[in-house]
Amino acid sequence: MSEQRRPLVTHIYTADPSAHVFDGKIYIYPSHDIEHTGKDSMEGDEYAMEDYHVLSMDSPEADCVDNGEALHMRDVKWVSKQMWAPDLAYSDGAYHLIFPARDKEGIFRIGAAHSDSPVGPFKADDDYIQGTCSIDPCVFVDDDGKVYVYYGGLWGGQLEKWRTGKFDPEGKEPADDEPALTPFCARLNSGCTELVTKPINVRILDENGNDIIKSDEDRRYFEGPWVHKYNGKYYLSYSTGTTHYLVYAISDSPMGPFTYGGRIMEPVLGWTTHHSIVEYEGKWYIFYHDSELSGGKNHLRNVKYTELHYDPDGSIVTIDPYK
Ligand code: FUB
Repeated sequence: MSEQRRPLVTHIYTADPSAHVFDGKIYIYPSHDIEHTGKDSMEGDEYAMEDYHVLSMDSPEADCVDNGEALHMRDVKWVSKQMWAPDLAYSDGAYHLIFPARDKEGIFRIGAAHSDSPVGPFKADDDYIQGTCSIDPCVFVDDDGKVYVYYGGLWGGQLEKWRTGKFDPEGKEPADDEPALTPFCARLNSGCTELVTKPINVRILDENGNDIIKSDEDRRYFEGPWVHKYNGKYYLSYSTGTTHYLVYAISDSPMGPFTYGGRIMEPVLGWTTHHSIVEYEGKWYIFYHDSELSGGKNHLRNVKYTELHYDPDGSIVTIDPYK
């Protein structure tokens, strides 16, 4: 594979790439960033996305193709605005696009849309998946066919507003010395229409078996979970938000607890970091974004990829995105 590290497409802005391989082809499910004339805010108003396009590549060396609009918010009954970072699962013979957006009350929820084709078009369910909240769903289908969804993001993503189990508009992050918030995890049914277990917050532990605390901003969870399996271990990777790293933690179980393993990528140009990890013909790749194409505008990003390497002990070799 050529070391691309340049925008995969340049005719639209794309971010938050979730990459998957189906029938020898790479499919990328990104957010579709658009211009926004309002003010930036802590709630992420500038991330005003309205639809999804599916990108694909016949192989890592091939050009990246935009397969056009796969789902627009006008066709999703429960959505009011902001269709953020999606993922896709193949399960039960169909392709399921799992995506977050604000509902009619302005609360982020996670919905599903389905297709016979990996590039859509996708038909959305009438309502969001009951029991879900927040943003950044990652759907992991284990070798036994069980489907897991991980989700949650701080600040704009509202994760801190769900600490009591109900939406609290005044909800805050924990104190500095308390365990940091972590993503929710639940099992989905094979048709990806409903949760079949109660969501739990996965635990992310340090080297001494203690929960990573809120003030440990180099390692604590912020948003953008991704789960992949390597040599029988489950890797949960995520963004640290305020410190702009992509990091990972490892477990023997898909629901954790996960133990912090290290840093995957140093900060990119732009505030957000969001990625996915996928295997293609025995090599591993990380898809991620930065804001190169827009000259550094945080909300106008572009998807890139590069190869990912493991050390013999299973640790991931840290990537400097600009070297
Ligand atoms: O794209 C909107 C938000 O920015 C995503 O949900 C986060 O992960 C961050 O990339």
